[in-house]
Amino acid sequence: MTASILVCRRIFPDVVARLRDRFEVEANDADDVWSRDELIRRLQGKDGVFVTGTQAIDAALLDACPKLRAVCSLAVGYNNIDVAACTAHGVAVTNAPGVLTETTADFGFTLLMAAARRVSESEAFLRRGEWTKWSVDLFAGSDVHGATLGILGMGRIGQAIARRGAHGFAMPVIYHNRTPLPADVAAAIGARYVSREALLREADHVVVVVPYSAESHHLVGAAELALMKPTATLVNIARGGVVDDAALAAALREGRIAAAGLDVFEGEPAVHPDLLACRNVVLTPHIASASVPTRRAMASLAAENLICLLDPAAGRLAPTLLNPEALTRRL
Ligand code: 8YV
Repeated sequence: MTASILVCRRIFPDVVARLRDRFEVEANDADDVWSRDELIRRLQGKDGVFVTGTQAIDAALLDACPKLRAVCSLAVGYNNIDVAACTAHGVAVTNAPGVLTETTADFGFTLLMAAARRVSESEAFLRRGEWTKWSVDLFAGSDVHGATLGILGMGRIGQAIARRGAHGFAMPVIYHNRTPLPADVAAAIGARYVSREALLREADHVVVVVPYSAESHHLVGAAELALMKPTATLVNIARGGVVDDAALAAALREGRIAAAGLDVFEGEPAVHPDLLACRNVVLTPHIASASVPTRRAMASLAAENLICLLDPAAGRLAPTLLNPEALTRRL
């Protein structure tokens, strides 16, 4: 029997067409942001769902949608999905690692450079018509090349940022991660493992790339910001909630750190009003992976996962399955 799937947000029409070749598809072409109740209602009778990083999939939703067998996300981060609950319900979960690594690392560097070199605040000054003369210290910021790059979280994206820093900008790289890198990998990047405290003290530019979890909630808060250099910049491309946005806004306002670049926020799409009021922060609306080719690759990977999980004719394994044990639960 043909499986039935729900595509929660607008994606690329050719990717939807590929899914329609195999499945009964209900797609959110209007790109509405559905409430949880609406999502549960639309999931009735569905075998699979194509989600992004924002739809919460938890035990209560799974109880309310007993036919569901596959949750496939176009995001690499899956803190919105209770994978253990999915496994217990026999629901396979996939994410989209790999395809966004380089694009996201590019953007980490974009924010780092924009914050360090004061791009947003100088552009706003120019647009306001306040640029009347050159001055020796006009928007003078800090250097990126040769400065110490500190990376909190050394997964694929962290390593891709480290390579850019080390090989492109001659930056000494220090990092902190739950597990240190294998020695040969660290040596190839020239990255040195340090404690979180040492990283915050020594780095000129700190980039946060850890997944969100209860343990990483407010990993960078007031105490951590207090360890950083007054000339330092902080970049968060991980998840809102990993950095304490209120504490960061206070540190930026009081000049306890020089600048920040933020692509993710606690409670996004709302942004803490104190951050909006800070001139020395570059703010972007969660677009680190948003190049056209990469967003297409993310959507295609999620679709491929759905096809492998729900179309027996596909005859291949889902490429990025997070919980293979869920498959045997259903048998
Ligand atoms: C997504 C992301 O754009 O992949 C992730 O984890 O944060 C972004 O690349 C976003 O999550 C989509 O909702």
